[in-house]
Amino acid sequence: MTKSALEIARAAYQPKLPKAFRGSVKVSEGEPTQSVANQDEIKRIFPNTYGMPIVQFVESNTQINYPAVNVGVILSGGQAPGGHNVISGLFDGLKNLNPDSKLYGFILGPGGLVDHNYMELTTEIIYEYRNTGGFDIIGSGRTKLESEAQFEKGLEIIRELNIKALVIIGGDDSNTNACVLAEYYAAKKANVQVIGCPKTIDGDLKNDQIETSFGFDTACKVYSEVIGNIQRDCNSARKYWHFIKLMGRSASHIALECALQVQPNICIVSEEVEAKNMSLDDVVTYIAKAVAARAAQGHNFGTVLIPEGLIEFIPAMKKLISELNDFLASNAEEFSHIKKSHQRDYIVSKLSKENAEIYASLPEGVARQLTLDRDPHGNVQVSLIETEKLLAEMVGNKLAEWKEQGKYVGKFATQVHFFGYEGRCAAPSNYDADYCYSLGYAASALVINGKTGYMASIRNTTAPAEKWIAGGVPITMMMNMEKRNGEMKPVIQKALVKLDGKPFRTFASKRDDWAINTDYVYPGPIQYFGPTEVCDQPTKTLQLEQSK
Ligand code: FBP
Repeated sequence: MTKSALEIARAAYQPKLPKAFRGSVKVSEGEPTQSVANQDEIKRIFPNTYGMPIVQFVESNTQINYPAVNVGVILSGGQAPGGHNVISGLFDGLKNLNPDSKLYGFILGPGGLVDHNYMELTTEIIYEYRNTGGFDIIGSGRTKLESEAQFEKGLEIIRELNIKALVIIGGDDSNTNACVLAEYYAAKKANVQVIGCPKTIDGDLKNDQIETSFGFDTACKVYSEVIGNIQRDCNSARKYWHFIKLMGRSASHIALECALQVQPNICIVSEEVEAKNMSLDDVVTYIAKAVAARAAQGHNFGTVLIPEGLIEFIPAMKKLISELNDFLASNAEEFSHIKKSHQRDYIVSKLSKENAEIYASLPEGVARQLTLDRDPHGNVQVSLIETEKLLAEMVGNKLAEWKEQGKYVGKFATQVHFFGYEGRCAAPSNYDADYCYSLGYAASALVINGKTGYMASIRNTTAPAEKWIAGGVPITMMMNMEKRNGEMKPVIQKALVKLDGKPFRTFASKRDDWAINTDYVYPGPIQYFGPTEVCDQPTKTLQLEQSK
C-alpha cells in the first residue's frame, strides 16, 4: 500500500488515553438505571438487560491475570472518521490484558456476521490503519440485525470462532439492534456479550451519558474548512450567493456546528423551521430578505447553509410527502403508465387541494424527485432531493418578483454545493483519534469485565485526555418507544438540535449580524501537529454544551 507523507507521520501518532487506562483498572458501579421514557414497556421487552448500573473504570493497583478472549467487531452504517481507531483501541486493550486474545472483524457490516464473512485482525493489519480515516479495514454495511434467524446464524459463527463478545460500532439504530441482540443472547444464556460504540457524523447519538458520537468532530472540521474557502472566494469575487447543503440526515447538528465555526450569512436549522411551523415560502422569504438587505448595501454575495433533512421538517412538505407516499404506494401501476410530460398534472389532480397547491408550486426537478426515488419501504428518499438547488431557484424567483415590484435592486447569481461524502472518511482529527481509541479501549474493558448491553462511553472530553472519564452505559437507559413502520418499537432516542440549548442560542444571538455583515471565519484545514489550541479543540457544539 503506497502511503502519503501525512499517513506515514500519522501512523506513529500515539492517541491519548484517559488516566484510568494507563495501568490496571477496576470497575466502579453506580445505581440501577431507568430508560429515558416508557420505563415499564422497555423493562418488559428487555428483562435481562434493563436497569443495569452505569459503570466507570478507575485506576487500580491490583494486577489481575485475565484469560485470553476472542472478540468480534462490526462496523455498521455510514462511515465516520475514527472507526479504525476504535478498532485499534479495542485490539490494544485486549492484547494488553492478555496477548493471546484475538480480534475478528466481520466484513462489510452486520451482513458479515450473518454470512460468516470475517477475517482475523492481526498486529500487522491493525498497524496499517492506525489514525487513518475510513472503514476500509473490514468495510461497513447497512444490513439491519433484527430477526431471530439472523441472530441464530450469527451464533453459529460465534461458536465456531469461540467468540466471547461482539462489539458493534454504529449509530442509534445499530446500537438499538445491538441491545436487542444482547437481550436475545442473554435470554438464551448463550454466554455471548454485545457491546456498542457511538458512531455517526450526524451527531444525533448523544445524551446525558454520551457526549458526542465519534466522527462529528472531524466531519464538521472538514466541511468548515471548505465552507471557509468558499467564503473567502465569495468575499473576493463578490458575485455569487453560495447555497451549501450539509449532510446529517434528520438533525441539523452539522449545519449548526459549521455555522458556529464559519459565521455564514445564513444557516437554516430544521428543528426551528418545524417549531415555528414555517412553510417552504417562509424559508424562501427569510433567505430572500437577507439577500435583499445585503444587496441594498451593494453586497450581492453570501453563503447559506442548509441541513440535509430540511424538507422533512417543513410541516406542509411533510404532509405532502406523506400523502404522496400513500397515493403512489396504492396507485403505482396506474402512475407507471402516465407519460412523463403529464405526470405533474396527474399528481396535482389526485392530491388534496392543500397539497396539490404546494406540489404545483415546486420547481419541475424537485416535483419529479418527489414522485420517483423511493426506498424499499415506499418512502421518498429525501436526502436525494436537491434542497440547495430548490432554495436557490425559489429565492431567485422571489427576488425577481420583488424586482418587478420595485422592492429589490441587486444581482443574484448562485452556486450550489453538497458536502457529505467529502468528510466522512477524512483522517480523524486529534480529538476523534484520541476519543475513538479510548472508546475502543473502554469496549475492551467492558468485554473483559463480562458486561453486555452496554455502550462504551468516554466523558469530560473538553478537558485534557488524562481527565477523561471512561466507562459504559446500559443501552436500555437511552431507549424509548417510537413508531417505526406503523408499529411501536423500543429505540434509542435520537438527539435533535435543542432550541433552548447553548449552541443554538449562541447562533441565534449572532445570526442577524452575520446576515447583514460579512463576518466570515476561515478555519483552514485540520491540523495534526502543532500547538494544542490549533490541533486539539473539540467542536464548538461540545464546548458550548459543556460550558456552565
Ligand atoms: P449513519 O447514521 O449510519 O452514521 O450515516 C450517516 C450518513 O452519513 C447521513 O449523514 C447521510 O444521510 C447518510 O449517512 C447517507 O447514507 P449512504 O452512506 O447510504 O449514502
